[in-house]
Amino acid sequence: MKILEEISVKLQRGDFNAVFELTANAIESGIPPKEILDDGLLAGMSVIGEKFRIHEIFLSQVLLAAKAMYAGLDQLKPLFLKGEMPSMGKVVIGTVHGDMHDIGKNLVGIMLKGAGFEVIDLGKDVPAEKFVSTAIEQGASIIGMSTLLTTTMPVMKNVVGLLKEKEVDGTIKTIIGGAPVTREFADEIGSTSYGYDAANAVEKVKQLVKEN
Ligand code: B1M
Repeated sequence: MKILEEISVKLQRGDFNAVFELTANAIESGIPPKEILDDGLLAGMSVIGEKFRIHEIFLSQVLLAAKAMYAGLDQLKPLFLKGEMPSMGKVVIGTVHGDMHDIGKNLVGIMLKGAGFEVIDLGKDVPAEKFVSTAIEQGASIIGMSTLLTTTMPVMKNVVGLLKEKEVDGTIKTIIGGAPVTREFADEIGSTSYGYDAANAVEKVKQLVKEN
């Protein structure tokens, strides 16, 4: 089996040590870092994303795979010159104000990073103003919001409204998700997109970046 394919397979198994060693070997044998990233680590992570989407694996397996991915990624980072780490785009994410649930949001962040996005995670209980000011300051083109409480869903509408008010809704798009959130709610509040799970969120964010 070729070394990059082996990295992908071991990552899918969550074999942290094997991914660490194989990535080191790949670097030593002169394989370009971008190739190791795309055809080894990201290839494995994208299989994990799809398997999670179709409920073939559990959350714990996604987290193990993500840990294995970082074992490889951390070795590649210094090899990309400063500012040249390939990025698919910048995404600001957070759980909205009043809501402390962050497991789903963290999962979305992990999967986005795994897919090559630069993720600015504002954590939980994030006010609408914070989402918008961070996206503007950091030059992010997407804001991803999560909530698990029906009572905090209106905060998502506030963010969409604030983007309009500041006239940046043309350049900064939104994606929302979380157990009580639906496609219909996203349409109702004018969110650009909606993701029903973490893997779907990654697909939707990829589409949004393409459309930009
Ligand atoms: Co709370 N809780 N909780 N809770 N909690 C729920 C959500 C609840 C449904 C339980 C219930 O009553 N059956 C209920 C909400 C009812 C409602 O509003 N409809 C509830 C409640 C009421 C509360 C409290 C108010 C309880 C209380 O204090 N009386 C309180 C709220 C505090 C607050 O936030 N202000 C509370 C507290 C907590 C804990 C702190 C104990 C803990 C959270 C720990 C943490 O997150 N660090 C907790 C937990 C764990 C849950 C349940 C059991 C599990 C949630 C979870 O993590 N699921 C939950 C019941 C349930 O869902 N069965 C419940 C796993 C996670 C992977 O799924 O977050 O849905 P989820 O994410 C999914 C998708 O939704 C999607 O992708 C993920 C999977 O791929 N997704 C996105 C999520 N964000 C996305 C963003 C996207 C796209 C997709 O784009 C950006």
